[in-house]
Amino acid sequence: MMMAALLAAAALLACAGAALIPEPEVQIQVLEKPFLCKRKTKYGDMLLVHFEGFLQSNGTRFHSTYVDNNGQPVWFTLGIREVIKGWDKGLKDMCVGEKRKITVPSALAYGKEGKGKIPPDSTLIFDIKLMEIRNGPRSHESFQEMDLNDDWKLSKEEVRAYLKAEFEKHGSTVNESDHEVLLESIFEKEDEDSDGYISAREFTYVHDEL
Ligand SMILES: *[C@@H]1O[C@H](CO)[C@@H](O)[C@H](O)[C@H]1NC(C)=O
Ligand SMILES: *[C@@H]1O[C@H](CO)[C@@H](O)[C@H](O)[C@H]1NC(C)=O
Ligand SMILES: [Ca+2]
Ligand SMILES: [Ca+2]
Repeated sequence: MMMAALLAAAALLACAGAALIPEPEVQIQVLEKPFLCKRKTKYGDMLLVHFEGFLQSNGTRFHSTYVDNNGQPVWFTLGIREVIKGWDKGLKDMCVGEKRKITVPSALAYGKEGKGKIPPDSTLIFDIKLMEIRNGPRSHESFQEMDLNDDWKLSKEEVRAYLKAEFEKHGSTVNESDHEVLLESIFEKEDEDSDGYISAREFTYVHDEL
């Protein structure tokens, strides 16, 4: 009887204990918000950011894009674990021009291992400024942009037109025969049911190699 009561009490305490141990969270502090905000970041978007990273323990700056990266901001895709979890969690719903200070516990950064100048179990502080947002390669917006006749599938003509525009946007000259080769290889990979179109489902499905 006594034993059963003790066990029940222990089980209760264990539950209470688990509930009391907080899930690691990113603390977000908005330092500056632009007056106009047309679009907010969401998973799958590509973000261009300037940032400085500090160790919380003693304030040492371990990286700064203003200094270390030839002063160049960096691109990454939000929400796909391209960066530490703390960034994926802490940079959602952000406007271009917005500045945030995020405090990232070690479990959502480099954990028990640490990395380079970052010792094991370090809480990190980042000052981040969002410079630009672009549609990620597999976003709904990219698909709509490519699907000129809104039939929810991409024909070769539509993908060809998109490729041409993209290359021209980046200042490359368009070599027709190279493009046809590229186009064929895209369809070979993406058009899984070989019906000559890339459907919305075929497009959105993330292949292993991407
Ligand atoms: C801060 O901590 C890091 C890692 O423990 C160490 O390498 C660095 O020398 C420290 N800097 C100062 C100014 O104490
Ligand atoms: C396009 O590229 C192909 C193969 O790379 C090359 O043989 C051809 O001369 C190029 N055409 C033009 C117009 O540059
Ligand atoms: Ca179409
Ligand atoms: Ca297809």
